[in-house]
Amino acid sequence: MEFKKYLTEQCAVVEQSLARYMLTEQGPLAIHIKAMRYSLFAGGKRIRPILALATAEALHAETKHLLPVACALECIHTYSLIHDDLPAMDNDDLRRGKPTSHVVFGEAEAILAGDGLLSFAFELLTHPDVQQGISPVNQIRMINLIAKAIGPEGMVGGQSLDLAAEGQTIPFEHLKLIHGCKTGALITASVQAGAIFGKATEEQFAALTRYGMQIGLAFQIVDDLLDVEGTTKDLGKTAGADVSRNKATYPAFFGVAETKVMAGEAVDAALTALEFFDAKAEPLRALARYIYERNN
Ligand code: GRG
Repeated sequence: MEFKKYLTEQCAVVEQSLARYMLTEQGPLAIHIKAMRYSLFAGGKRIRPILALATAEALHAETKHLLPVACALECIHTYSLIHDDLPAMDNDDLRRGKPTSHVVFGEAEAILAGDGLLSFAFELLTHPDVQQGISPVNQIRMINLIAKAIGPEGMVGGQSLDLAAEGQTIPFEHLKLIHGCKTGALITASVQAGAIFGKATEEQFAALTRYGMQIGLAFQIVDDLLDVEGTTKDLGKTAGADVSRNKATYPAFFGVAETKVMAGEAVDAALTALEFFDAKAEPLRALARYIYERNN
């Protein structure tokens, strides 16, 4: 399999689906919808939706009716980025290579654009198209799992812990908790959503969950490394932001060389979790390697 081609094709599928399912800029809500669309269509690697689709594929499932769910995951991720960039949080003015939402639309509308995307995600998760590919019981299980991953015990909780830890000396265990909640939970949930949609057995679900957790960890470790070694141009966001905010990161704890080894170990563990899957899981394997090798 030519992975680069696969990634380009899957990215195009996600872009087309987002264009299909997202609200269009018209009527009295035009400004609000414009703000949501501005961040949603600003680029981005679309890793979370692609992971959900690739997981369902690994289970030999037809993914057409999973597309609204894939779009929902990207809406949720985009909301988190908009809010993370706000002056009250990281106060960043560059994201996905463009001025951040609050710079363009003002702080109040940026908050609402994030809120709008989060709420709209639940419209997509319950879209009639999804119901054609999943039983009601499994659909509720999938939505419950996503809600949990992005709420107080997941992404939002992780962000709260992250903000509270700024400028503090924290133990490594606490950094692991922050990363697991802030970044790992939504990545793992994206894999699990694909697994539920693909009717994974209990054993397969457990293996895919292990895979999701390990690539989530690798993703955040690499993100920490890119903050040190990447450029603002490649990243599309301000490089060196963690260092200048004195944030606890993997390189701050272990140095760059050791951190790279740890990212590689997480990817290896992710690949081991897939050992009983056949060739249909090749995109998932390649995605794990891509997360390690990416430069943005
Ligand atoms: C504000 C509720 C709330 C949560 C914020 C996701 C997050 C939590 C903060 C983003 C800060 C950050 C840079 C985290 C590191 C990992 C991460 C989520 C990076 C950005 O994701 P990518 O690389 O971005 O998938 P693209 O733009 O490619 O979609």
